This record gives sequence, structure tokens and C-alpha cells, in this order.
Amino acid sequence: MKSLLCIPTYNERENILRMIDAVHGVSAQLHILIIDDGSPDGTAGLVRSRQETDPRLHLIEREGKLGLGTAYCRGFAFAIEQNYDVVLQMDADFSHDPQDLPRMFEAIENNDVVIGSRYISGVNVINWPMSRLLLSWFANLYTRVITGMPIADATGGFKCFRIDVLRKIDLTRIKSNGYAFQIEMNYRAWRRGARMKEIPIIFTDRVSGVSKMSKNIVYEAAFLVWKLKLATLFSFGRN
Ligand SMILES: Nc1nc2c(ncn2[C@@H]2O[C@H](COP(=O)(O)OP(=O)(O)O)[C@@H](O)[C@H]2O)c(=O)[nH]1
Ligand SMILES: [Mg+2]
Repeated sequence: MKSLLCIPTYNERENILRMIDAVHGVSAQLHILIIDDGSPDGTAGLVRSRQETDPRLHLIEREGKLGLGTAYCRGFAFAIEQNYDVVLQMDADFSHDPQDLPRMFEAIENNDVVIGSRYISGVNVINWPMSRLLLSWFANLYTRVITGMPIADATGGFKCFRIDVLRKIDLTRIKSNGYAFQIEMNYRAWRRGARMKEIPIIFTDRVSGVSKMSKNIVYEAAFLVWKLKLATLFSFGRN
């Protein structure tokens, strides 16, 4: 199966080349697509020079910080155009462990969406302040109760999709970012009958670079969950 790993970046110069090496170290076939939002720290330049010796590395450069959700959607559209069979998504900052990729490939054989889950077997988060852990945990409880979607970790960003699932979702309509984007993709896939599978992962807070997480991301997710639920209840729009 032809697979593409999408990694969105904003100011990840300390991480990006090490991450590319780590991913290639795990899989000899997987292609990588970096979607960089004009990082002022020159992340895209590093990727461009690596491309000279790496035929499995792709780069999309956007004008400015347009947000995580649209960055992923741009990557998914690239995967559809280029006829990949499987699309993965992962952060650049080593919070997600490339060593978990083989388990994702295994799980996607019999599923449509595989979610790297911090909460499927206890709580597997390292080095987050308690406040952020509680926020994430309650955000997931809230999402589960309101949407009815049976997923323990709906806000995580380490995932794998069969391309057919992405083809069924109108990516141009997705405007959410952050947690909300992860929830929205899961919800739309689930509503379309996708076989969803969570596999346990350990999430480690970043060591290099800084987080782009903000309060707005939380409000956006809290609101989105109701929007998705109400759209389903009243069946307006396709969801
Ligand atoms: N292209 C792009 N990437 C982003 C943007 N915001 C965050 N990222 C990337 O998305 C991933 C997750 O962001 P991060 O700051 O680590 O969020 P956190 O783990 O929730 O604190 C990292 O690879 C970031 O570089 C954005 O606006 N555009
Ligand atoms: Mg991070």
C-alpha cells in the first residue's frame, strides 16, 4: 500500500530533520509530506535542502500561519491527487513516537481509521502539567457524552486513514483547527460508517521548540461538538 505521512510544521527547526530521519528509520516505503506555514525560523528551507537527496520527501509551503486544520486538509488533498492508499498524520515535535507507526500500519489493514490513543488503556501522557492533562481528559469525556462517538481519545493528532474515508469527506468545508479539527474528522468518518480503531500510544510533551496551543483551541472545540451534534439531529448539511 502506498502511504503518506503528513506532518504540519510551524517553527520546528530543532525537530524536523531528526523527525524525518526517525520516520525513514522505521519504514523504507513511507513517503513524508511536510506542510509548512511560512515558519519564520526557516523550517521549510531545511526540508527543501533535504529533498535534494530524499525522493520520498515532499513539501507544501503556505504563505503564513493559516492553521493546523487547513494544513492537514491540504495534505489530505495532495494524498488524494497523488493516489496514495493510506494517509497518516503526526506532529513534528516527537510527542508522537515514530516507533508506533508499524502498529498503525498493522491496524489499518482491517480498519478505516486508526487513532493513536492516550486514554484507551489508562492515561498515557508524559510530562504534561496536570492542568493540561485534566483539560484534555475532560474534553474527551465532554465530546463522548455529547456526540455519542465511542472514542476514548478524540482530540489526539496521531492517526491513520484509508484514502476512501478522506474521499468521502468534503475537506473544503472543514474550517476547524486544533482539538476541534481532530474531533471533526473522527466524527465525520464515524458518521459515514468508517471502522474506527484505537491503539494505545504514549504521548510525551515536546522537549524542543514551543507549543502553539492556545485557549481559543479549547473554546473552538467546545463549540464545535455542539455544532456537529445539532447538525446531525436536524440533518442540515451533510455530516
Ligand atoms: N502548518 C502548520 N502547522 C502547525 C500550526 N500550528 C501548529 N502546527 C504544528 O502542529 C503540530 C502540533 O502543534 P503543537 O504546537 O506541538 O501543539 P501541542 O502538541 O498541542 O502543544 C506541530 O508539528 C506544529 O509545528 C499551523 O498553524 N500551521
Ligand atoms: Mg506538540
